[in-house]
Amino acid sequence: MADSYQPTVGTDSSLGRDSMTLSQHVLQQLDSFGPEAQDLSAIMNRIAFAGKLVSRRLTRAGLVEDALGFTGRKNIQGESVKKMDVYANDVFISVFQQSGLICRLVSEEMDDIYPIPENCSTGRYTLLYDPIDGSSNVDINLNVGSIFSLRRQQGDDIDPTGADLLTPGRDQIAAGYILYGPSTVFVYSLGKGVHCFTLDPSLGEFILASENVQIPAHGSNYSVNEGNFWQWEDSYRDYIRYVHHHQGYSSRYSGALVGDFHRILMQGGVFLYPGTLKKPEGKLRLLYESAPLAFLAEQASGTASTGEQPILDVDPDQIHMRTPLIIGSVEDVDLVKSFVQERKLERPPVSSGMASG
Ligand code: AFP
Repeated sequence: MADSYQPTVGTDSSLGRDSMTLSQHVLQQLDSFGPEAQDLSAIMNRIAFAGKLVSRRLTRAGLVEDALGFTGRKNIQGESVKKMDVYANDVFISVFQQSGLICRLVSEEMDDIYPIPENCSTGRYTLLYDPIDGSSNVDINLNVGSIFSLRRQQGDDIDPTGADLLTPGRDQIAAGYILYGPSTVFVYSLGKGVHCFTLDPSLGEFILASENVQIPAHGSNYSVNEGNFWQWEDSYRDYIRYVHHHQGYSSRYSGALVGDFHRILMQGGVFLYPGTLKKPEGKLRLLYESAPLAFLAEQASGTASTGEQPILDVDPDQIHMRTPLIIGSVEDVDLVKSFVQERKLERPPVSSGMASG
């Protein structure tokens, strides 16, 4: 009797893993094929599709008319807008139109909330994103990324001011980023660990590369723009003096938060963008830069702080709010925070008489 054929495909087989696509992985993560799971799987898939379009544009940018350079406009952050910022922002809008999935978009490149009314009867989600993080790297072909955060609609009526979005980062239901580097990588979490996919250009698919990634408790790299050294509070200058005088620390800074965070996710270490005396709130935006990466960091056994409190506990007061950020390995973030606490203890308590002084 001929040997009967026994299929060997399962998620633990090499073929099983090599063919694990993002939408399958989301359903597996949610352990459900129900409508909410299908919606989240479709949303992640559309974000991934946006990533493929942006990746294609970036890889051919030097050959394409009007892909590089500035638009001549400034965004609500007061930053000069790159043509790639606009392209990527339009891509995120276009992949969610007529989708029935996302009711509102919040972007670094758009002053106000962008409603997609045709989606709102079914799509009870808001996507908050930075279409191109590190845009100062675009024209010099260094790594950039797209960062995203997903929140569920609170309440029935669509609030154009987005007041319902101004809640701590713990209310995110998913977060992630796409890193456009030597390979294009999609990293996400639904609150069940952090998982990495790599775009296989031959398939045009993001394929599972690693699951449940853990940030090491300590890493030798520290990432900070030391050019701001004299604008920082003493505590951060103390920390930098410490790492300069102690063996085993290396400075790495790519100019793109996504790239520096991805290094930390893989190798540990710490990234910090402190406030400055002039701008104590720092540079990075809470809702679509710091909070989504803090969500990933905590899901990967790392941590993220403003120096005073966990990033995921910060109560936003407006959609483009900025916060100082210290993110990465627990031991290294704690080391930075210890310098902040130490200086705080040294400062004489502010009594009502002295405040004005
Ligand atoms: P851009 O997107 O405007 O290039 O800013 C990138 C960023 O938000 C973050 O990705 C970097 O870590 C940080 O700003 C770089 O800021 P500095 O140029 O002030 O170091």
